[in-house]
Amino acid sequence: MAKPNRCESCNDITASSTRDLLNQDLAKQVRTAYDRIEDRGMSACLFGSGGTCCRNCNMGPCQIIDGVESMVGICGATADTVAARNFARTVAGGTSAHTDHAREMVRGFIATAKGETPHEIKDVEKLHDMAQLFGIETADRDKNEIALELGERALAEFGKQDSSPLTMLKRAPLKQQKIWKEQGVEPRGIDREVVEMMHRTHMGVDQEYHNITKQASRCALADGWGASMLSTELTDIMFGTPVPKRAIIDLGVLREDMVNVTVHGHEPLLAESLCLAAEDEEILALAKKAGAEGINLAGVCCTGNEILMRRGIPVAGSFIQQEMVLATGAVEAMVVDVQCVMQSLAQVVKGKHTDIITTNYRAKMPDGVHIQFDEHDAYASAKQILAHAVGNFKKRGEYYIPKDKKFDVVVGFSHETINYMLGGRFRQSYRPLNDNIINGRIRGVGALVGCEHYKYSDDIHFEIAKELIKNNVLVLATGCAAQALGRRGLMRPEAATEYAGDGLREVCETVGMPPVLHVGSCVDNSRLLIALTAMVKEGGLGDDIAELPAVGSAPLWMSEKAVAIGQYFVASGAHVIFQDLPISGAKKFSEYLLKDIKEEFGACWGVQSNPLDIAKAMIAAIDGKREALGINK
Ligand code: MSK
Repeated sequence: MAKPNRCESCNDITASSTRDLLNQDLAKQVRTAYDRIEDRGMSACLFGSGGTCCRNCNMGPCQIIDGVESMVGICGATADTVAARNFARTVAGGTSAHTDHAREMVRGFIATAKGETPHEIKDVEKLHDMAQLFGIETADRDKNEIALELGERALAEFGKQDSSPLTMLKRAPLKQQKIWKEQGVEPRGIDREVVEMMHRTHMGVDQEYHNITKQASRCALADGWGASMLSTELTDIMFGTPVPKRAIIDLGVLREDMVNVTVHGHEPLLAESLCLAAEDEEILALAKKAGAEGINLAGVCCTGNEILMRRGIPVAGSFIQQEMVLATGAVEAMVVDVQCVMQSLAQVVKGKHTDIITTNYRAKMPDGVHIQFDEHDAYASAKQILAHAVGNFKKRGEYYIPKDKKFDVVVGFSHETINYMLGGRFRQSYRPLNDNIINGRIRGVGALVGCEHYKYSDDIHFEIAKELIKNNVLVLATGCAAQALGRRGLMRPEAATEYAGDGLREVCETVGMPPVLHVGSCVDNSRLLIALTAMVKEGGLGDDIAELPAVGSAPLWMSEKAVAIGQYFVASGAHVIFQDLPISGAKKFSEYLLKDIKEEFGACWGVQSNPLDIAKAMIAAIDGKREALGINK
């Protein structure tokens, strides 16, 4: 098991920032996930890892062994049924997280349209595009009036009870829509698909693994083409669609002379308010009075990605670095909302001046300080949080900031930006990208998404991306994977010259873009769906997403959300490769997900344990599509 903080020999930059910090005396007393993994002293349960432990009723828990008659569930459930149910519940868990996030963003959007927040409707062009999609009249109407109607229509998508499909499915290629209809997986109401998934996996309901997976696809599609897409688009309208900007990331972005406030979690409503309040004269005067130069806001995880993409605010750390950010002793407050926040954070700051400030009634933490964020009084909430952080500045004790550990990145590649950059100033379309794929300069598109994992080396994202771009595959990245790649220097335009194959290098150098594009946070994987759809619609690369030379991977996934994302990509026709999946204990179900589901959606899952094998499998999948399109010369 690789242990980046203990590795003395590798040159991994990420490992070096983590290792540098953890080798300091002040951080040595901190117990991190690396220690907890080592201290557990036991390997993972084989039934859990293989997907065949059933805890869905109280007759068990039942550990199932595939093919052994005496080892089915007490109710008679087989390994395939149990693994399918567990997989489906993981998809439902991930979808619920994106759904609850999206609902909060829509509520914030409505409050903004009513003038009840410090924010405003920024991207009017996108507002009109979305309004058109929902059939909302735009002529001679004020932007806030349109936004209010759009917000209310968007909110209705969550609780929709009739059986018509979600509105945004209309954005998909026509062939894709037809496939969903034929397969009976068009999502109806976003919440409904999660509820139905939980019901169908309750004891004694759906016993047939194909049928369970069908609902898992419908549920996942409600995430990708419903919740996540609504969240991304309405957030863009409200806070601005990302455009390329330079920024810096890693632990060295923390400042000695400023009040360091890190924002961690997912929903950017609070983070955006903090960005505004960090420039408030009253807050700045408070900071000065405390002896600080001002407020240094820095992101962690996907909240970090949201404000990085839109405002160029630095990112202090990704998921795997959240404990390290605090172990510096230089953070006055870590402000958290929902998802991917470790309970250990409050223990890491024990004895330090740092407060973990929880801000959402849905997510409290023992030993955290709770300051409820009120979206209707967002500015006041943000000021209250910052004033609290300022109050800690004078109490800062011993600290260590690895100052040389900060790396340049160019971020902000929304699908509109990719369209603009690759389409050229006068011709905004994906056609030039398609042409470059057809002429072979770009072999295809590879998405690297999702989390990081303490059990594996920090280097894995980098190794995969390096192999892809060397082979002329343009890489689009989201989530913590994107941050890991940024820390390794792949999000600089110069990386094309240093690492890319001849064709990709030529394209990147011509337009001045990096070979790895930061596309956003976890919910922004919906941008990838739109980009893939745009490629189909430009022509020349087939009639649906399944025909495109495009493939995705979340090699270091840890969150349920990553599985929901994987399933909505597969159900949308994009091949997806993970490092592992908890399905290996069920032979028929595994075969179905890893092969046979392709007959329904044109794509399936893949599993490869070695990073280089993941890259090779991605390239092979791309080449297979090129061959089928007749462009693999
Ligand atoms: S934050 S879900 S660790 S990508 Fe979106 Fe990162 Fe994975 Fe959380």
